[in-house]
Amino acid sequence: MSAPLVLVSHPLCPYVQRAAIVLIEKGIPFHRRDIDLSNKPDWFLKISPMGKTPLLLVGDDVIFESAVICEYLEDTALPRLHPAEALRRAEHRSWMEFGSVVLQLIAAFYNAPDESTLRARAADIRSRFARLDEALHDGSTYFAGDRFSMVDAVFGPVFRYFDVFDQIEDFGFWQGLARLQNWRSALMGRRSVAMAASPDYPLLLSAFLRGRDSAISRRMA
Ligand SMILES: N[C@@H](CCC(=O)N[C@@H](CS)C(=O)NCC(=O)O)C(=O)O
Repeated sequence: MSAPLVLVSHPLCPYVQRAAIVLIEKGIPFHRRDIDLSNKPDWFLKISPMGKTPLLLVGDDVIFESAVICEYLEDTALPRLHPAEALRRAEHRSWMEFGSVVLQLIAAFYNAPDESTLRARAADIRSRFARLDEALHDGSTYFAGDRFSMVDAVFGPVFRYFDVFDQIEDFGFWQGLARLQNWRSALMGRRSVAMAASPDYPLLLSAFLRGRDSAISRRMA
């Protein structure tokens, strides 16, 4: 891979972070180009069919959609982050999709307009977390044992939100889910996951949440 890679980014975007984690895990040099998603520049709109971050620029080529970016990186650079066996690989892709659903539930949670909706959406997240906990194995460091995988790259950015949510209140996301908590700690300690977001991410996320005009923003006021 000789072309210089550019990751078109937004500092709070979890989909950008998953692509960044994969780039870092594979030791691929890249640089980020942050854009303001509330005021998308013309050059971005021209090359981004969905108008969303991330984009990966590979020379003159543009790859959009984070899962596709991750698969492209998997096809072109080692170490492999997917299992070698087709059925296991399919299983991992399924759980990556599950991670995207959890990200949508997180957005629904922080945008909940009132207390009862907030509670209901916290319960939705909690039930997905319980399901995820069942998919983990005792003693595993990462999703599928001791080797970091693509599923780990997806859930690092998911769990990062909760560093801030947990400071606002104990919404009961984690209670009784020991495997999930261990996995979360392992991911947050992983270098690639730490490097995928800037050190001021908690401050940026807090400011973003405060500005939502939602049940969460009123809690933080
Ligand atoms: N399915 C997309 C989702 C990307 C996405 O939702 N990006 C958000 C930022 S985290 C975005 O660009 N939103 C701007 C918009 O929708 O206008 C992916 O996996 O890349």
